[in-house]
Amino acid sequence: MTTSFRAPPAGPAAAPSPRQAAAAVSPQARAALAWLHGARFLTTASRLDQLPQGDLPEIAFVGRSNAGKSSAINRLTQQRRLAFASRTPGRTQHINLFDLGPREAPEARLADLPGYGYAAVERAAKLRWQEVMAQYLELRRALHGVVLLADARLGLTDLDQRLLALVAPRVANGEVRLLLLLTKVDKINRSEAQRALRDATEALAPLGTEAADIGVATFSALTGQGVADVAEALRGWIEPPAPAVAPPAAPAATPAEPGP
Ligand SMILES: Nc1nc2c(ncn2[C@@H]2O[C@H](COP(=O)(O)OP(=O)(O)OP(=O)(O)O)[C@@H](O)[C@H]2O)c(=O)[nH]1
Ligand SMILES: [Mg+2]
Repeated sequence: MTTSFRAPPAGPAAAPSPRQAAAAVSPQARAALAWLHGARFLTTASRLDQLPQGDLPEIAFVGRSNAGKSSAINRLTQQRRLAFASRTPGRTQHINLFDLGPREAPEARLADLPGYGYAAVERAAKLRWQEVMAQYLELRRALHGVVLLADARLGLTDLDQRLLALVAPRVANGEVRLLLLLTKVDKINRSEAQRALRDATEALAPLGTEAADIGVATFSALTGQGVADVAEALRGWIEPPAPAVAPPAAPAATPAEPGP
């Protein structure tokens, strides 16, 4: 089983200083962050048929309203206002797409999806969105990975479980990768964060299969905790790291020439 659940973050819960954070970032993570930094707005859609066609792999950010999807996209791309984040829940009301990779040859897309579960949304609008989300998760051919965001203080709610059920068959057969981000981890202490990771790992265990690629990580758009790891994971979904090349076999020892 390739299910890879991330270990709880090491070190104190307090945010590292920017200098410490930069020093701790591996070359792979740095490259992944540079790749994400190149993200730019492509288009916005309120129906599936308005989305671009084609096979460019899409990474969708989904989760309850206010979970921190737009903030996570901004933090991961190191752009303050790429995705619209707001204190007002239900802010993102369309699917917003962002291109990644060279301008002349984009390699992938990020999709910021509207949140669910915001009580004040009118019932008809809610039902319409449920339908769009369900179709997107079940049918969108380009969907390559799902980043499900959940407030670390709440964990996975019934609505998150319903969303997971929609995409579970595609996760199980390896067609769609899944990363659960426990967000706003700056608001809880280290042992609470570890408990949240444990609970989430348990909740996702039934989705694990031989082919599935499932991860869980804690994340904070405020402090940057988890950003480098998540960037690396997303980059790896699109361009898996090259397998370590085995060093060339040492030449067989040639018997020493017999001396004259
Ligand atoms: N402390 C803290 N606040 C956060 C974090 N991430 C997001 N927030 C705040 O949570 C609120 C909602 O964030 P958004 O990124 O707009 O959430 P969203 O999931 O995109 O919400 P919708 O578009 O309504 O679905 C904002 O006030 C953010 O500033 C975080 O990591 N830490
Ligand atoms: Mg949003």
